[in-house]
Amino acid sequence: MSEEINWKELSGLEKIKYDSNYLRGTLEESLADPLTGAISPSDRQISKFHGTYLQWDRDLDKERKQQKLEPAFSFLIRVRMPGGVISPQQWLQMDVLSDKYANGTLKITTRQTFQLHGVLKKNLKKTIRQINDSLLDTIAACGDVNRNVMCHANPAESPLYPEIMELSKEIGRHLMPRTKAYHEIWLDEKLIVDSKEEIEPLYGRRYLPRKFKIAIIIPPQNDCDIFSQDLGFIAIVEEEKIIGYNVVVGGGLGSTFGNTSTYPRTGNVIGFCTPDQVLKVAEQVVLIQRDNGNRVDRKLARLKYTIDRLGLDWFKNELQKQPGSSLIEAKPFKLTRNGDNYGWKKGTDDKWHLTYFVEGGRVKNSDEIQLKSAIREIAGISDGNFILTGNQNVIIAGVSEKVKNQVNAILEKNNASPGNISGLRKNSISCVALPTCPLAFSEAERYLPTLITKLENKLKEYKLLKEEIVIRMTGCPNGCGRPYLAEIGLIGKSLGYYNLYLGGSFDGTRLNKLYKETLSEQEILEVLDPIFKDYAQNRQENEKLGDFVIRTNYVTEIKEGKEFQH
Ligand code: SRM
Ligand code: SF4
Repeated sequence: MSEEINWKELSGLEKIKYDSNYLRGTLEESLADPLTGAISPSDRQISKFHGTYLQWDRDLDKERKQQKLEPAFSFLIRVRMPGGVISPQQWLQMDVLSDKYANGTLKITTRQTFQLHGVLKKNLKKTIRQINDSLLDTIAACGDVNRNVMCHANPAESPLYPEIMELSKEIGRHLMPRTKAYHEIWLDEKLIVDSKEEIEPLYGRRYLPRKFKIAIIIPPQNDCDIFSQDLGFIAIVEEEKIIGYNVVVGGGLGSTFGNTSTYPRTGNVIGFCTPDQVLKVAEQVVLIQRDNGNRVDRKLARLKYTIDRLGLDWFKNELQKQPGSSLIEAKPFKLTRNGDNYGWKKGTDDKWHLTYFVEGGRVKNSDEIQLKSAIREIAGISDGNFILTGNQNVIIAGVSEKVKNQVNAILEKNNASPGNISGLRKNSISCVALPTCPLAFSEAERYLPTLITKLENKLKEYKLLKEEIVIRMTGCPNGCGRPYLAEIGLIGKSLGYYNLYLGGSFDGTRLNKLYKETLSEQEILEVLDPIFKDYAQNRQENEKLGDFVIRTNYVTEIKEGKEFQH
């Protein structure tokens, strides 16, 4: 009951969630308010659980202030898309909506889904409703609940792909909020609810202390960066069958400059479960976090801090106590990379799959390349589907030989053939950052391509152009582009300045370490140039850059999150 909770001790959001009547808040009133393009402060929090954030165009801040206008408010919409799978019809619908109500682009995120940016309040409901018309939705794409479950993306890499894909959907369904608020607010459905039924049996009235993220991979691929997830499942394959999953807990990357109690952390492998245990294990991990996560300080509320505060042994013990979630010793596994394998590949299903690089995950038409038009045309003839990857790329998946040839022709016609991309660019991720992200200190998506071109000039000189090097940039230390797991990480400090982190591993198992602080572009180029040269001349056979910089003492190895410092 409300009176028994000492709200003063808790983060303000706890009361907002509690009072929201299971995520209704005053969203309907806020949406109807014609005097502002925004919604009320508490509804800004509640709307996240429905998959939408209030933002504003930061490029226009100065001009709007001068004109004494409120910021140029609009909304981000994030779709729920477990494993990133989307049919051609759904792609076409998203494409139409992006032109009709958003900024004309589709953003592929680092968690395998689409975001629309720039949706005005008056169009928000229409857009969400039309997303639902195409049998997609935006429920729990954000907020203090389990988010989009990620899944290794490429059907051509393993015949067992359908099994983990199905599992990612099942986990997502199992951990979905049960409130009918979404259907009432966005779809005008007045659902009859049994008054005796508990509304949120899993989450309760205050939901989780913080966001929660899950992924599944099949080694050797680690394209979901399994060690960055609150909870990860690593498929263990014997005699071509998945015999079960190693369970990884306590990954998470967000941190704050100047707050040393926050840090990125790689998850711990704590044991092995059989396939029929997965849902139970996922549920129990969520419940342990629900009941023990920090509800006072949101900066310390993720599962990684719960585990570091109470101990990994405590955590394992809590899990073991629950019927059905007892784990046995983890099985050996080996990972090779956290990036995508590009190009056409034939699966054991005899279908063709093209993993296609999308710079910054932004599907758009530019003067040079008409990517958005090309994929629209491909969606019109595809006899397969599309799969968005955790590296912000797209797989044109499951097509016949005939369609494969048509796809190649369409890409060529639109000047979008895969072409010769450097090993650095292929392995790049940048978060959205400016102009839409309110938390960005610097550019990322709009700037990384230019910086890479400048770095490519250096790499060319040292004959490293084809070398696969993972580079990731974000506009702030929250880690949305998972920069802490890159061989070269760049994190925005202020406009035009970045911290440089080195020494992440190519397989995504090791955090990088701060090498130099607050660098301008010129300084980034000057600092990396001699390192590239040294690497070209002195690396051992097949040695990756992330390993080289540790062996040659540019940085020391980070063994666990708590050692990390900005
Ligand atoms: Fe993120 C907040 C974008 C993946 C850690 N993230 C945000 C917000 C919503 C800013 C805000 O709170 O107002 C950003 C919206 C920007 C915009 O204009 O679109 C944003 N995050 C993104 C996306 C779109 C980046 C991208 O370019 O792809 C990714 C959407 C994923 C999705 O589809 O669900 C995205 N965010 C991530 C990841 C990577 C991952 O999950 O694999 C992380 C690091 C992993 C983790 O969670 O630890 C991440 N985002 C954060 C954090 C820090 C959380 C923390 O524990 O401290 C914030 C800030 C917060 O939650 O307070 C944040
Ligand atoms: Fe915004 Fe920071 Fe996330 Fe980039 S890393 S999208 S700047 S919150």
